[in-house]
Amino acid sequence: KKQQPCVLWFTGLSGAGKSTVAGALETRLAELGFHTYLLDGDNIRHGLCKDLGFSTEDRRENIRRIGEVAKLMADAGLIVLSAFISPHRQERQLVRDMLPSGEFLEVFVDTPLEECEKRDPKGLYKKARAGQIKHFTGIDSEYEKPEAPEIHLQAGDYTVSELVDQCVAQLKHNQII
Ligand code: GGZ
Repeated sequence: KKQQPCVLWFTGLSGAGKSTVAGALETRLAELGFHTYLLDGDNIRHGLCKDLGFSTEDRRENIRRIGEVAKLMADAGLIVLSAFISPHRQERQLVRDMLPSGEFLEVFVDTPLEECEKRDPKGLYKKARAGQIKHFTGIDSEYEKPEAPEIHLQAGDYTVSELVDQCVAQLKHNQII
């Protein structure tokens, strides 16, 4: 099936639903016959970036490497989905600038901190509040919201399947699929 390569760059807080929505979108795209690859913490932070932590410099290097990998995969013709907090505008812009215009689509998974903290699937917010994890995004490390994301998901207000529908609609609108 005909597709335009692109990088769908999911950004948002820990627990916002980035991996969940990106994973569900990947499944939907595969069912429709498109070629995709999902980059997330499981296959990157345990491998290519396992030497990196969560300081500002390490997060910057994490995002830079992921951007380079995503670019290679887009060169190979794939629709690449990446799901990392990527808290800084500057780094997201760096990745945007690596790619031909129109190939970088920023997807803001906009779930309020309150809601992420309530979900707390891994108990990390609780630990961060207790001071057991330092530099935790949203608690004692900043998250800079995207100013003009190509896709803005009000992730707390819809089901995963509805959020996937919104992404698919935008991909059609942008003539990616
Ligand atoms: C934020 C942290 C931290 C700190 C560990 N701050 O909910 P999770 O567990 O699975 O997602 C978070 C993940 C963030 O890694 P990223 O590579 O996406 O971050 S970045 O883009 O900023 O480089 C969380 C866990 O790692 N985690 N410590 N201090 N999240």
